[in-house]
Amino acid sequence: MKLAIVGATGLVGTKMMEVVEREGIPFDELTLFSSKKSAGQVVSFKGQDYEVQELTEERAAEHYDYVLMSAGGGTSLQFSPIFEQAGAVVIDNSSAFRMQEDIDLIVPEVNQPKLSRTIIANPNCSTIQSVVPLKPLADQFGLKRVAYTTYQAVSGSGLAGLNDLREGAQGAEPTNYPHPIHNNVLPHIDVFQEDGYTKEEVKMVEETKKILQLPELRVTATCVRVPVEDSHSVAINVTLEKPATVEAIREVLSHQQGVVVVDDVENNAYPLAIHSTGRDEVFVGRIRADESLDNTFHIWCTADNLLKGAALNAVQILESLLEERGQTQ
Ligand code: 11C
Repeated sequence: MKLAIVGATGLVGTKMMEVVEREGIPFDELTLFSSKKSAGQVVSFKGQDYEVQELTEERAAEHYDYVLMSAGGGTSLQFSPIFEQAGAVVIDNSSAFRMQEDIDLIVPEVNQPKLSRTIIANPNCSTIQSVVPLKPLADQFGLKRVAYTTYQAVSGSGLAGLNDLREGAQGAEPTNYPHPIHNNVLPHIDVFQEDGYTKEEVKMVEETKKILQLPELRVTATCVRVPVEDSHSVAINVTLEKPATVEAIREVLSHQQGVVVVDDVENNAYPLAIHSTGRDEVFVGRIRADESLDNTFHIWCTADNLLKGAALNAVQILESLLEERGQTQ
């Protein structure tokens, strides 16, 4: 099996390699691609040195079986169709193709690809961790409305976000964000749309409906950057169709694959970003009734944005394809 990883020197690309190694993904040949700027770097992987290659249209037209792509929307738009044309399945971490009707947008615990195209989109990180607990609630109780407020780590912006936080703490001016992120909270992730929402907020709304296959679901979001290095937190406010209780929700969530319930407030136990970092699961807690609306509940949710929010979800999509095609060792 010929595997390529695009964006191999970035934060997500590096995590993808870690997860490919940890999960024992069986490949015969691995090619690592980056932009011209990072090409030539030598990356050690499974005891072997790989020189990172510049991605060009000629190289993308060579045959790969699977491509893990994490190089931004522009690069993906240019190269993913070329990889696809040459016979690869491309698992793309960018937002470039997510909302196209013929493109699958996949969280393996929630939905499965139909593969009318062989570009599969990996959803936005804050969306992934939110739909994992929402799926069993949708199945059990039905969803009427979802309102998200996010508290997103700077690693969601890659190395540039981490630098703004770390160097801002030393007094440096920000270069990635429009304002300092050190000692601050920014109600602004990605670009503003004409209606006043940010693109990150629009992604959460639209991707949630697509993944859960609930086009009529009412969803809204406020997305906020916080001075945390890793792991996003999301406050989910959900109104259910069928009557539910806090206990019933806790019970349903405790059986969901990939979810860990941490909800013991008497002992100050609830999901925390610092406990989620480096972990594969989505953590939920602070489950309580919202007394201001009928049959509505608050759920606090944390997850490692680089793992389940990006690299791990992408590799899980790859794993499920390999399994389905009998290509596991
Ligand atoms: C952030 N969620 O934290 C973004 C990063 O659409 O995949 C991922 C952007 C995306 O800034």
